[in-house]
Amino acid sequence: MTEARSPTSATGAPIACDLFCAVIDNFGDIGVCWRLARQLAHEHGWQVRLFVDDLHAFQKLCPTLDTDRATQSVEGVLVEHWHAPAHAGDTLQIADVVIEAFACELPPVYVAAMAARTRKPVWLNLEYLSAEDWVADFHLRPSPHPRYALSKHFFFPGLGPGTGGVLKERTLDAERLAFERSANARETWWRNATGGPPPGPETTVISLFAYENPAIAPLLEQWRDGGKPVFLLVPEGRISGALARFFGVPAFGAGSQATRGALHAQALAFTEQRGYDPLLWASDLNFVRGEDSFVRAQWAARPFVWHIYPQADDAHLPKLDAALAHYGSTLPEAPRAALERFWHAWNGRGAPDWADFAQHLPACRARASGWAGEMARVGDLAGNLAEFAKSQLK
Ligand code: TRH
Repeated sequence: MTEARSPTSATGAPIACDLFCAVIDNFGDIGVCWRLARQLAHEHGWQVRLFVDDLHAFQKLCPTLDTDRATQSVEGVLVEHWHAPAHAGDTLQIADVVIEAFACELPPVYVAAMAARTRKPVWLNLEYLSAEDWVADFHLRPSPHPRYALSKHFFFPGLGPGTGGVLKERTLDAERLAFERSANARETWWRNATGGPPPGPETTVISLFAYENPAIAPLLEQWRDGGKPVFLLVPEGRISGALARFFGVPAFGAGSQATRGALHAQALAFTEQRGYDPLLWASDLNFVRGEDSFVRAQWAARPFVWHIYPQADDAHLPKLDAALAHYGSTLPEAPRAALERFWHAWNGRGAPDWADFAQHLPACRARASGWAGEMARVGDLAGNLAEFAKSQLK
């Protein structure tokens, strides 16, 4: 772990940061916050306190977390169980940088104490990721508090220039390259995850992390009936029921496996958060969802299919198309159109056609590493956020 102490200019002490996370559902809210908290602590030397209202969701990603403890230190981050909307830690200390994730509301007593501080904290609202163009216009816009002499800035993650970027640890590319270059590392991963060796090069390895999705049944049929072997790796979760129905078994939990025709499927245990990346690196194609796994698939530099988090009134569809526009921008017309058809079908618009999409996987693969390079030019979100906060603290 690299410890890079980053002092505030005023006191010489490390920057103290409070990060508030309310878990709405699933794992993305805490997934993003936990990753950001660790990066700020390990890569920027900040003293980070992470307030989380749902320790059970958190524990799925971080099994060493004790769900019974009100306060605990995990990997250099102080974790506070945010057990009531008004709760703000037992001793009310206000950090130099305060981040409210995804517009969760800060405890009123905390905001009042922020306003009372002589040196006002830098207050950021970390928004959800969107690839839409308007994001760059709103990124870092200030919003004055209606009652206090405080201003909050909106920090918008994004895929393009002028946005806050997305999270990427400094060591991520090196870890991926080491995995890809080491037959031993891959063999060990396969043995640990599946109990068997990696399949041969003729097999297409696919990871499947998705919400419930009606398009899965026709896709499983196409993989079963296709000419090429498919090895499907399915972390247990919301799509597992569909696999169980397809294979005619009561459940498809971790350790389950089944073969029909050219399709072999194996269910995996949900891993600690760092354990998810090697699954992406071990696969030829990754189905991902929500926000954090969507980002990880892009850093994995392999073709991926995004199951976007569905919103009321189909508000998610322009976001899906905005991501496609970025990712597909330099793809030749035929693979770009096939990618769009397949992503749309996976998100409820049209029927999935595996043969149509599969023929363009080599082009998508070639695009994937170029795209990861383009994204990297925007800079890592934690670094961008730290730089902005420090400029405000001066
Ligand atoms: O779980 P998600 O669907 O999360 C969300 C939430 O629904 C949230 O409310 C919504 O607003 C947001 O998406 C857009 O998908 P996501 O974001 O990919 O988060 C999953 C996390 O789980 C991610 O950090 C990776 C991690 N993970 C593991 O740690 N181990 C695993 O085995 C797997 C499959 C995932």
